[in-house]
Amino acid sequence: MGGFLERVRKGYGKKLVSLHAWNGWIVLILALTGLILISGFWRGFLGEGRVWIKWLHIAVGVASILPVFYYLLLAAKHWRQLKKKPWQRFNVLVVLGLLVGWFGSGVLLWQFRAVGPRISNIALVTHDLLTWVGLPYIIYHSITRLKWLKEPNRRTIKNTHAVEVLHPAAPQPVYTRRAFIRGAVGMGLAVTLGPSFLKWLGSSIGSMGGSQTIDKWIEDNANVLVPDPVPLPASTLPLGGGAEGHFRVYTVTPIPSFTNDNWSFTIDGLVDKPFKWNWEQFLEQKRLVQVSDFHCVTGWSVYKNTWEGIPLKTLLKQAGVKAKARTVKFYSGDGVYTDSLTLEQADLDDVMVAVMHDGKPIPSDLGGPVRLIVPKMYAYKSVKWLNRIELIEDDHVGYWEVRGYAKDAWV
Ligand SMILES: Nc1nc2c(c(=O)[nH]1)N[C@H]1C(S)=C(S)[C@@H](COP(=O)(O)O)O[C@H]1N2
Ligand SMILES: [Mo]
Repeated sequence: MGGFLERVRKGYGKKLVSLHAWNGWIVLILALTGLILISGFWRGFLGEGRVWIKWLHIAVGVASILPVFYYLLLAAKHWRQLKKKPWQRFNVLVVLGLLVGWFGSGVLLWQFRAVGPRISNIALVTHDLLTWVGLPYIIYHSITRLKWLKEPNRRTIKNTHAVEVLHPAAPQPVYTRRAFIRGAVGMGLAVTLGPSFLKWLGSSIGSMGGSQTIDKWIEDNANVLVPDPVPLPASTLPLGGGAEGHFRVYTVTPIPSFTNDNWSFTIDGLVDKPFKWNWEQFLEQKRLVQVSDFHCVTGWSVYKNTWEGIPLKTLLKQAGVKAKARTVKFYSGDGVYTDSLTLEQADLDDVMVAVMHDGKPIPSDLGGPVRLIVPKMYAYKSVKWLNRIELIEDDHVGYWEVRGYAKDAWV
């Protein structure tokens, strides 16, 4: 070990420089892939590519702890060197804190199944908070240091003797070029992703301060379907006392909107009595109320949702499933998204074709007028803008399952 440390410390200055460069690239890759992953715009656009980007983000994220360990071997000396530079010491602590925090919360998100929704939820909020504090900090850091390069007397890393011993006369082309590229890319990043970053920032801040966001979606509901469904007493309370947590609007298409003229609800395929209802006919059906939790694989959950709607099993009974049928296939009115359940899964009591959430019509952003709810499974099964159910004989692989999500969606 002693020999190893000695070797590590030998080219100390040069190592610190390349460590810094490596770390810069890692943070840049994580920032780009991370922003793509949370941006709604890229969600529909990338499709399968999104899953690859997710794996890249995870792999680079896991690797990001290596420079931290390596730095710790050099830390004592570096720390001494920064004795009279409290701001730079502060900077080192901030960067280490960010990297360790991102790493820890990232590992929990990656292992969402093992740790369960409660912990994933905390990890996601932490990961996001660190991002909206850390990313502006790091972009600022890159830009200011880029300016410092033009004033060589302000460069600290230069002061490390080893570099000067190794490259006595020449400036450090490695550091200069890399820092320049990183700074330029950083600025490009700020300009191109800035708007979606700010928008996301706004919504994260909004989602931390009470439940205004869902009211905003209700206010902005693009659907015009008359009459409004009249909530059952259990819904009006609402039974669950009001949902806890916040939905993130996920969609792979532009948000569709519906009116009485273009909305209908169909059950067909391998059934005895296929039907197609308009809105009024849909509202005539007997509804039930249930309270359940809603979990997304990306780490967020909404607890105690009071959903009102028609249990799927009731609809299937009404249509009369033929003996040959094995799979229930769900179609979204967005024309793109589908998913499926086996007949056995579809028989669970809490699988619901929902029209109301906490006593109010489901707004268009959240999949209204009618969406599927499968509480015991991750929410990619909960097809938004549901307008057709088809009974089929074959298996059907859903939208995200084609793109790499687990076929087994049990929470
Ligand atoms: N039509 C459609 N349904 C969908 C999706 C989608 O992109 N399109 N995303 C799924 C995923 S991954 C989740 S987590 C939930 C999100 O529901 P929300 O947007 O109401 O929060 O919807 C599911 N149903
Ligand atoms: Mo999801």
